[in-house]
Amino acid sequence: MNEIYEAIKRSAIRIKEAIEFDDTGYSDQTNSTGDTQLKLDIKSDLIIEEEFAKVPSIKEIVSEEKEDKTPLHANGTYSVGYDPLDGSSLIDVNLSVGSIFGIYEGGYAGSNLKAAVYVVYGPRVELVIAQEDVKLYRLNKKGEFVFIQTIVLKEKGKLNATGATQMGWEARHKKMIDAIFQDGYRLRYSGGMVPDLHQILLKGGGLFSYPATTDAPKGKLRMIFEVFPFAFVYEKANGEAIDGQRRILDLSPAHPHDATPCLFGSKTEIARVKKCYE
Ligand code: FDP
Repeated sequence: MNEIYEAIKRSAIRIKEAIEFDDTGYSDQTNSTGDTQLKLDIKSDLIIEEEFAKVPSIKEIVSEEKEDKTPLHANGTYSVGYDPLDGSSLIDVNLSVGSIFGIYEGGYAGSNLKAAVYVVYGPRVELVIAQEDVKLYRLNKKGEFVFIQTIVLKEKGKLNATGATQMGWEARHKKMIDAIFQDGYRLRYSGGMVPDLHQILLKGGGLFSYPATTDAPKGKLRMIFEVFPFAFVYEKANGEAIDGQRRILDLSPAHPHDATPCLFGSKTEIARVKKCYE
């Protein structure tokens, strides 16, 4: 597992440099979800593939930017699902973006996740590794990721990050979100999943939701690359992640790019969601 973490660190340093200095414009290609890819999406994907190709324990990779799985080392143990540059539509306005990795053993089901890692490219570069617990590291001047702290969510938080277009929300979701705001929770939503979930983790708790909508009944966020890794992080940090009723890590996608509605939070907020969604 350590050699995978080291490959992610090398990738993160290279992607940070690309974000800072490369062309932030669009390419003429689309990914399998139909999004037009930024040149940076493509470059970040290539960087990660190159670094993972050096790691013998990785059997296979699957990226949000590619339609199919890519075999790497036949005798490898792990399969890595990753989103090389999540939230890349925020690059042109210079907001934080991230990379997300799920490390699976034996297929891309939530229950097969062995570890999850994400990188936040903000004013500083931070890396979070969830295995037995959740550890935060920060990139220093020498190009090393230095341990900062273990992340543990409180039982109840104060932040509410509400994704997806409100006019498409189900009535029960709107009712729940309205009630949470009535109780004094503050809105914190940048539109980048990585910094939005990172903020809730570091500020002690709250709720992030990307629900089903009338035009996207399965939501927008993809299980293998985005939702499972963060569900793993939240559970290991004393929080929970559900799709409304079911535990996220009990789900399995039928296709690599399948999405699911998702709600991540500390225990009090998730208990509240379950009650409202009954
Ligand atoms: P983006 O499309 O910019 O890559 O992964 C998709 C994502 O960003 C998430 O990072 C983010 O939480 C979500 O989409 C934002 O979607 P909305 O604009 O619908 O809120």
